Amino acid sequence: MPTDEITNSMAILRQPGRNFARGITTSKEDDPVYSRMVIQHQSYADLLRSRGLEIVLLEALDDYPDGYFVEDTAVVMPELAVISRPGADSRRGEISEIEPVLERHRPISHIRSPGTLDGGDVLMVKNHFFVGISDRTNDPGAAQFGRLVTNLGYTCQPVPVSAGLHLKSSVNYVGKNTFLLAAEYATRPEFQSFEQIILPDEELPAANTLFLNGVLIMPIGFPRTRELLSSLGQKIFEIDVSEAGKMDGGLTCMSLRL
Ligand code: CIR
Repeated sequence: MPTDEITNSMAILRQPGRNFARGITTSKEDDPVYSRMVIQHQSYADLLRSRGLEIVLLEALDDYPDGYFVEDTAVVMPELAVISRPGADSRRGEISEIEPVLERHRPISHIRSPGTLDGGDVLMVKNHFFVGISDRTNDPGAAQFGRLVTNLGYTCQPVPVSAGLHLKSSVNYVGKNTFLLAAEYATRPEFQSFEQIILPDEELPAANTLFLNGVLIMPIGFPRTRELLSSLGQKIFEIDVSEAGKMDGGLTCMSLRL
């Protein structure tokens, strides 16, 4: 049976490859820089380790430049790991690289064709899942996921993704019954029974803030969002993820937390 609060004790990360800049991106920023990416990824791993998580660091994948965004390849809960079926063709093969790793820790289920689902669209809040319907996650994928988790006692609902790559590009749970979300999601019926912190329009990338074991890890450089989040009274860590940002990813995307 699902519990109310989950404490994570392990994080699975994958080293970014030298090819990481060949991943999918819509960003118009400067070219991503590998040496910076490596340092930032290392700092991310160090921060998670300093929060008491065991880090499992997997090797970079030559064939999958986006492979270090491991979050998209699976959804992990205490009872089960659901291996996803990424919506982007170039990423689909990443799942066979993560399955043997997760098999050591959880029973496994799969999203099957015609379903597609990216882990970045799945937001778990206590015993409930919000599943973004996006360019990457389709209705059959969300429905399959819903059946798997409702069998375990969770509840699940789809949420249309109107902007950004994934649901968690714009909406995240930050503890204390509160969502951090872009203004366009604030009026959605799905999020009305929660407290809300609405992102300033000029700080939208800060939406991808990671709530982990009672602390908040946010991207550096978003002072207004930091100020708003500080009202929650949780410890806040800021970290530079500029290079992942140039590849449309962020803090939640670079780990699978168990
Ligand atoms: C992609 O387009 O698939 C990658 N370049 C970014 C994935 C980011 N993942 C995430 O938000 N969970």
